[in-house]
Amino acid sequence: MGCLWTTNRKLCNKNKIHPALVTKNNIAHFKKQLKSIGFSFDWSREINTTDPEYYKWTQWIFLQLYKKGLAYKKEMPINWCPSCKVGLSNEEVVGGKCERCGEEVVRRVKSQWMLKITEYADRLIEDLDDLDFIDRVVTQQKNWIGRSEGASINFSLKDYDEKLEVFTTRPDTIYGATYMVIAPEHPLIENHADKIENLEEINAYKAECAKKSDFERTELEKNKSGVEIKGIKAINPLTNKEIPIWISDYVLMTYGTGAIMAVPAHDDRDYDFAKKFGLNIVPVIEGSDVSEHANTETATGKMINSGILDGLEVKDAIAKMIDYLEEHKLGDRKINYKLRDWVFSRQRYWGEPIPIVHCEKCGYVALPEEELPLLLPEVENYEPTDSGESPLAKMTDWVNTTCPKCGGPAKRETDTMPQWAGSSWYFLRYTDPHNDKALASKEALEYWTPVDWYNGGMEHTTLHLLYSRFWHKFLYDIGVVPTKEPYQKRTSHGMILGGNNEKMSKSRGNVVNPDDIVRDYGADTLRCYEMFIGDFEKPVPWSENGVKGCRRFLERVWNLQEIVVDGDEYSKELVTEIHKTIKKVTEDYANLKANTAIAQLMTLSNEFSDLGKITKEDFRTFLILLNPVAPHITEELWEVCNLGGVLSEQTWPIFEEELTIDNEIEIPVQFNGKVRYTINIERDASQDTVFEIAEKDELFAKNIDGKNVVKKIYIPNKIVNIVVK
Ligand code: ANZ
Ligand code: ZN
Repeated sequence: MGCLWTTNRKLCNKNKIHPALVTKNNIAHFKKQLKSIGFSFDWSREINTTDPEYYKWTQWIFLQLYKKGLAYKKEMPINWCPSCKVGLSNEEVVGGKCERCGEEVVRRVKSQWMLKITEYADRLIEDLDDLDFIDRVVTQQKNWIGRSEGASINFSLKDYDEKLEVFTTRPDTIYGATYMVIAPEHPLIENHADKIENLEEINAYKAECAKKSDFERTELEKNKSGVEIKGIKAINPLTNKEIPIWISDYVLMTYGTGAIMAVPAHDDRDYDFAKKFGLNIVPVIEGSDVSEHANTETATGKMINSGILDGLEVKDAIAKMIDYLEEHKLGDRKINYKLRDWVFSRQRYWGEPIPIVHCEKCGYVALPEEELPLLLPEVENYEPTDSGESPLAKMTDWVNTTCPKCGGPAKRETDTMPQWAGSSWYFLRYTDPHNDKALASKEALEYWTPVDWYNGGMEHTTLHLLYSRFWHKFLYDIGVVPTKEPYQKRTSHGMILGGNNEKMSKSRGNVVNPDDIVRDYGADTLRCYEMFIGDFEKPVPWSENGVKGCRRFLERVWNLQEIVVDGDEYSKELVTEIHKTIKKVTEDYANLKANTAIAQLMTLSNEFSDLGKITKEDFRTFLILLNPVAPHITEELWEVCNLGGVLSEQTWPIFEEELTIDNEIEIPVQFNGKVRYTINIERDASQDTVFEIAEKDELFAKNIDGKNVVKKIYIPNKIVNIVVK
């Protein structure tokens, strides 16, 4: 389900309709759509994340995070979308572009509320082991968190009593570190401006880099650029050699320490850079070429040119070097994460106000919990501003308040929360949607959580899933929820693409509106098609012909009412096929294979037509099995055929394993080892009966051909062999 805070943020910008109204209209439309398609939701549990009764608890959770030191405000270079005019979290930037509008993201320094999700990094990885998540979801979570084991190493600066700290996953390669690189934003430049001989050149380079996003700098830029810092040198602590320090944008300030030891013989990026600028390349692993981001798990080989490490395997060399570094106070074992703290502020009107005030004397002060919800004020102008200030900042009446601590003048926080805030815990609210004492009662949470099975799109794996696991773990830590994970099982559906095999989007003109399909073909056809269209996990293109095929199938089902006759037992001819169908459909539904379940129901409906006459019991079972796919027409057929009661209240049919096995089987008859013909027998028929059937066949006499039968062999249910001489 879409998130209510974001429902058409773009739309309200364009059409200048108040976001509250847009949201209300969207909910109404969305609900109508869901109902028309026949989803059975418990609407008494409907919740709305933009409703103050709901967001009171979102704000309450924020306050708990704040009280535990997990929410803090900081000047941060953030991702800024110039089109949405809003800051974005790393998770909201996809391929260097705004996840929402596709605009190129730029960097801006802003003071932001941050959530310390990094404090949960290890648990967010480790706890995946006990869950029933599909592999690609697990992999994405792990990659996003990006845990790297390695070391921090201090290189000293020549002639100064100062260190340059790097993070490396390959401390074993230190003898091959022939130069160092720092990120353009690294403080070394400012701190040593007076000693740098080519400061102008360096500042010009920095200015150039500032225009590029991290993504451009690391992923797109194939051609390495950089400038050597003249006037400062570093010392490799193992070779004791003087090495140059460069500034280059392939090193990011936001990862590790923003500085690296470059090992061009064994790291691709360093290699390209060294080749371009004519820097020393010293191999330190025998026979090992430059391997891309050579990492600890895959690198192998024997160390060479490496002093105390010579002759060791990479793995052992890493361990030995870390010990050595620690012993000589040159560095430490270190774990690094790609995961950054979560940028939690947004400079927009439509979002939960952050319940914090800023007092000149007391600093940031949390609003007392009794004052929640802190309502979003009514405004006329809710559009984002070009300056990047929240539109709330202009509402001085609202902004100016008193400090809850000292009673002095204070200002409210004008940033609001991101759309992910409310959606990080909504599944908890479903358990007890109207509770006004707590976000949900203990009893309800005990009974309902964790969510048994959560299905969601892959695009949410690094956003909603990660965020909600983090919040849930936090709520577990403070004793609010009874489980440490929110969802036991997580699956993900493939995307339905446009007919041209591309992602559906307005700009591509390949969007299919479900309302149109319901209008033209009916809700059951839409459901049947979506379930029949292909493998649940894989992307599939939309096909109008496929829709028509499903419509025809349902029409054939509709017409079956004409051949229904009385009878409370299955038609004799169909017993096996019906039991087989119950088995297959039951198992397929459970395994998210509705497509093959529907195929089986199509086969059975064809058998019904071929037979030309079916009992009420045949039809009952068939309709119950088809009901999840086509609830409307199956219920209608149930009624017009007088099958008794209401379909949706029937119990699921049961199959008997032995009845799913075909009773009549075909087996070959051999003469002297050669198959001459086949016969049909009852499964498990006696040997005498089988020989009788085999001998009755006219081909028997023909194959004896006047000779003598010396032996008759029967392998039950498999083969008859006649030996003649
Ligand atoms: C020396 C070395 C030798 C490295 C070698 C790799 C291979 P992951 O696995 O992604 O954590 N690095 C460290 N900080 C960086 C930064 N701020 N920007 C760009 N690169 C950075 O990668 C860790 C490796 O990435 C580190 O190990 C460092 O290069 C580089 F054969 O150090 B390595
Ligand atoms: Zn105060």
